Amino acid sequence: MTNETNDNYQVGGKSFTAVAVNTASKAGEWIQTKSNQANRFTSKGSASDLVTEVDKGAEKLIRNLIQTYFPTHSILGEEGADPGAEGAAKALQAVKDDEYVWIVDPIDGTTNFIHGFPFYSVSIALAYRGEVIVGVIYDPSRDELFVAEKGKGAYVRGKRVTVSGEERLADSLLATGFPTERQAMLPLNMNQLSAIIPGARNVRAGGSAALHLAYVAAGRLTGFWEMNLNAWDIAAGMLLVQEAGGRVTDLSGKPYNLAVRNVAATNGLIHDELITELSKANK
Ligand code: 2AM
Ligand code: CA
Repeated sequence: MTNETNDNYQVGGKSFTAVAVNTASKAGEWIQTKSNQANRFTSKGSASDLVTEVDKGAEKLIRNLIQTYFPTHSILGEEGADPGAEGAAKALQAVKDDEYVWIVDPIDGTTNFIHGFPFYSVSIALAYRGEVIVGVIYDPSRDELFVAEKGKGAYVRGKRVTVSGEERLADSLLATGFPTERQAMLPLNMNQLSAIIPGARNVRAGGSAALHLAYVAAGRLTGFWEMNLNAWDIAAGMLLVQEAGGRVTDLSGKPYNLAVRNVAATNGLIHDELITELSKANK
């Protein structure tokens, strides 16, 4: 993505995607150097909703870098928002009329990071008038960078990727995640698992929504669904999946927008079947 229409904002003529890539990889490298301090966490909201000093430091680093290149752009970040669905809605509302909004999750998979389970990522997306045009996810544990530009495809380590070819849930490897709002969500979560597991090849719950979406794009997972996510968990991965030829909707099958919290992302081929099976669980 070049930003010819906007070059009065640029420092050194960097494209949006180049800034997203450099920022995500820099933040990821910094996070890895802190992995031995990860258990110095604080709790925000509930016992399983952990936030480390590293999350805050990484978001600051990311904000500083983006603002250096694009000082007029807005930034919507996990650590800048109040906790919970209401906080996320308020943060989204505050930037909804802004032209360029960077959507940042400094560590997606904070719980994994704290435990040293190497499945977490940095997620950075750029939306132009509400539409995601760049999505970058960096996995520092594997040094894997996933990059998508609107209309230009999805890439892993610089190689173009496409979604997988399974046509039925029975042949599909799926992933999901469990919302932190346990009390309210647990019964529905259990119903969904009961509805999906018997008919699928198997289900994983790795603990980073962004990385699961990147894996759908790369054809490593057939599909992914999760409830109660925020824009910063989904936005970059959503574009990766779409640009890899997949489909992303809410759990009722409506098209994705930045306010969607209950998300399904698949290779496209199994999408309707997944939505249908999940809707049985919701009854
Ligand atoms: P996080 O690590 O950035 O918080 C795991 O199932 C997924 O849920 C992760 O992407 C995780 O993102 C996200 N998650 C964890 N706690 C959450 C919360 N309270 N609200 C929304 N998403 C959450
Ligand atoms: Ca997150």
